[in-house]
Amino acid sequence: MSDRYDLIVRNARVATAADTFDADLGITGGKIVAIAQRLPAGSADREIDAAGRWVTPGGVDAHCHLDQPMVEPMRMADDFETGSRSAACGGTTTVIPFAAQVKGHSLREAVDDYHRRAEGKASIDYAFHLIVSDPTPDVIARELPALVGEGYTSFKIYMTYDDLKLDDGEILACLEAARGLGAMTMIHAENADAIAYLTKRLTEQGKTAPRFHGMSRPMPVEREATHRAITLSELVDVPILIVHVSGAEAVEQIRWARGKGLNILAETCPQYLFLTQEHLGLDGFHGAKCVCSPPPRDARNQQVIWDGLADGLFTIVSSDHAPFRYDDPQGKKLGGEEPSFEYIPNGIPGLETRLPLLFSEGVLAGRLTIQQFVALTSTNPAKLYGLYPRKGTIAIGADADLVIWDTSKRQPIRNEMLHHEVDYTPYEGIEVGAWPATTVCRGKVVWDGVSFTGRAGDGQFLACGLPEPAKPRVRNESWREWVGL
Ligand code: DUC
Ligand code: ZN
Ligand code: ZN
Repeated sequence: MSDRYDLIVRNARVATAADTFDADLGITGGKIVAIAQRLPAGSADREIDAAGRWVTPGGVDAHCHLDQPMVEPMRMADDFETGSRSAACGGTTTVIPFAAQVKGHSLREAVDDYHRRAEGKASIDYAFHLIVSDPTPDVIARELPALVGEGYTSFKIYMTYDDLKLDDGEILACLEAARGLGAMTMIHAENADAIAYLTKRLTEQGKTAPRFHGMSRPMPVEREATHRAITLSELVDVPILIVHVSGAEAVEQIRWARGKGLNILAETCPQYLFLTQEHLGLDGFHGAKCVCSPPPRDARNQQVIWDGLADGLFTIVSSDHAPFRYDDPQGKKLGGEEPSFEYIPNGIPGLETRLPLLFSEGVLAGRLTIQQFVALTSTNPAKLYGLYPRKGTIAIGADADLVIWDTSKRQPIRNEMLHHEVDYTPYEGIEVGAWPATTVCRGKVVWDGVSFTGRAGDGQFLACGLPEPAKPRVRNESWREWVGL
């Protein structure tokens, strides 16, 4: 044990995904180097007393969108500087946004461009997922293997959105590549043709207000695509992660798949726990503030999501932070209008509120244990994307990424408390009983409970390892031998 530390966090009530214990944490060179009942007085340059407070690993937000290039005039409100600042103030110390391929262009161009956007701006650590929108033979055979080897080990594919969606054949090609490389495929599961059909019917009847967004993407649209994604994954025999699962019928498909022994992982987000279709129907155009896809459902579906968090169906909780300003011609009021729901940019801000909402209504309300909270928001995403044990835990040798929690008061969330560049939060007025008092990223205090104290450029790029390999299943279908899968 080293004699001197850069920082000691004293009297911590530490929670990891496995345990809770009381300890002093000694930090040197950005790493946790000592965990002891009592570290000597005067042995650190700086001390923080966490007496009576939970200390958890810094959050890993493994699904967020920052400064992602958009079709004009749409523009994301947060870049790496403002997004990472907001994340830090909400207890998140690692983000994994998306380097998105543009059809007709290479993945490499997307990655290079995204590094330029992050460089010198991020105040917390970051890795990249890829978005594959054009899986040409070159992308499959050459680009993906090279990029996975360089630490971009996960990619998202879409079953909807005209500029991103893949057909089933293209999805199968991507899954086969993921299988060969050991990469993780994230799937946005909504049926594009069904959405187009329902949207046309609604708009032809003049039903264009934000609340009709929900009716253009009802639960069966997500259920069908979820089932199809599961089936394609089963055929190729490769794990997938179904992202932003919104409600019961998608959960049923995933439970069914798990029951068959398939390796289907699932992610959900706070919007499916705290928002409903009623938020899309807020007065005037305000429902646009909650337009995201899949859309928020209802109280019964929220309960199913809570149940899935408690019983282990879900592996991770991410924000899907996709920041568009409300009163802005580049945001929800696209082109200075109040557009039909089909043109409202999809996405809501959530980087800073993800952990407080889940700590408050999950842990403090008794729905989740604190170990489950840590697993869902930090340890599991770190494991899934090959960042563990550097990230996602409190252990000797891990990065000193910590959140010290203030659970002494309840307060309503107000947008003016937050540090993003968005002019609203969909969670305005929701009371929470937990907020980070201090966030530490690699040994540096980046949020002190009052101010952001981090520095743009201090965040490091993280090359991801491969996720833990899936356990082999017993497969006795004879067709597999014939097709060589
Ligand atoms: N849906 C997505 O698929 N991505 C960004 C935001 C959203 O609502
Ligand atoms: Zn998505
Ligand atoms: Zn997303």
